[in-house]
Amino acid sequence: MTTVLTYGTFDLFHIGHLNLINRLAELGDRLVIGVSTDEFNAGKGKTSVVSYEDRARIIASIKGVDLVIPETSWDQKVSDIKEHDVDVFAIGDDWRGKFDDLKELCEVVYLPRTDGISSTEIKQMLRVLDPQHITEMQEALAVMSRLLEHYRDLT
Ligand code: C2G
Repeated sequence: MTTVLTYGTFDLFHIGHLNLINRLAELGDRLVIGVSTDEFNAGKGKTSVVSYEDRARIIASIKGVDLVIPETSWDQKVSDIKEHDVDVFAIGDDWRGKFDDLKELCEVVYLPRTDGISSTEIKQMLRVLDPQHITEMQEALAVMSRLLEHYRDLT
């Protein structure tokens, strides 16, 4: 029985998260995922759109995920590895090298990220669609067209 462990926020669940979870499931027979709590995210400087409870339920419902635990601290990895008898710690390669200290306890694997998608990019796209933002853009365009008219009259 090979147990795999990872951690993440998994906000605004997207295909990059699913690709990673599928890759994690291929590394062993049992997959444990630590989902960052809202309080822990605040410590990461992250404000997740989706609550911890909902993010944890989404992750728990994915085929191949056997257990979801809360991630409340950077320092819980060692005790989690021991408590859950973890053989492989794996995470996306944006973290490459950051968790090599865990190699004393288990195998450490950095998996390729999915390019072109992230919770941050999704939030940025949603912001552009925000009506207030569109009003601001329309006002800016109106000012720019008046300025162009003005310069055109001067030439
Ligand atoms: N990920 C990915 N491809 C993306 C986006 C994310 O493979 N396009 C991976 C990340 O590398 C990570 C996992 O999906 O392994 C979750 O990503 P985040 O929710 O951004 O989690 P993160 O903030 O990296 O938290 O203690 C570790 C931290 O809790 C990890």
